Amino acid sequence: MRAFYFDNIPGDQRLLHDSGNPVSDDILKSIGLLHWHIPTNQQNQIDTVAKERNYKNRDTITITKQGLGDLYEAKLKSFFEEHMHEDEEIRYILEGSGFFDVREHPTDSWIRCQLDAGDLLVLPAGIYHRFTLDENNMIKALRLFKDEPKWTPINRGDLTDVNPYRVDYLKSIAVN
Ligand code: KMT
Ligand code: NI
Repeated sequence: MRAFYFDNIPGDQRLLHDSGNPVSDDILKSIGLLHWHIPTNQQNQIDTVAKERNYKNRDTITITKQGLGDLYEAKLKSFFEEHMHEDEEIRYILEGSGFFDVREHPTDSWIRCQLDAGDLLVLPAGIYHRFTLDENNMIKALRLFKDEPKWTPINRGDLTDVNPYRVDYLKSIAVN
């Protein structure tokens, strides 16, 4: 996984938008992001991580025009609205590629995470983020979750800023 600051230049969200400024692992860690690379022919290692982190369930999502049918445009639009969840968002990329943009704290800068097959990303509950396909227009990912999937996106706004999961997230990344 490669991470860099988003260039904030208006235009097609599927383009790279690389500002030329890379983001270090320490910065990713400081906002609670976890990531691993597990080659797709070694998926038993996914089971190990899932066991360690208590991810009991999983399913597969394929984001293509074919895979999503009539929902395609609406789904892509909602994935790219800035939002948070009340649980971790865990994605293992099986095929294709895409971008997860996450908000740095406290700068509020967008960090673009470029994911390819074999990348495993854990976004903590409460982090503001968004997702887009890239120009390949195809991603197939494993979604892991603890119990019930809590994937309802909660879009950013004044009320979301005081959501208990958001408040807990900010506490969890605060430097003591
Ligand atoms: C989400 O919740 O934003 C997503 O599931 C994005 C697509 S998963 C590659
Ligand atoms: Ni999300």
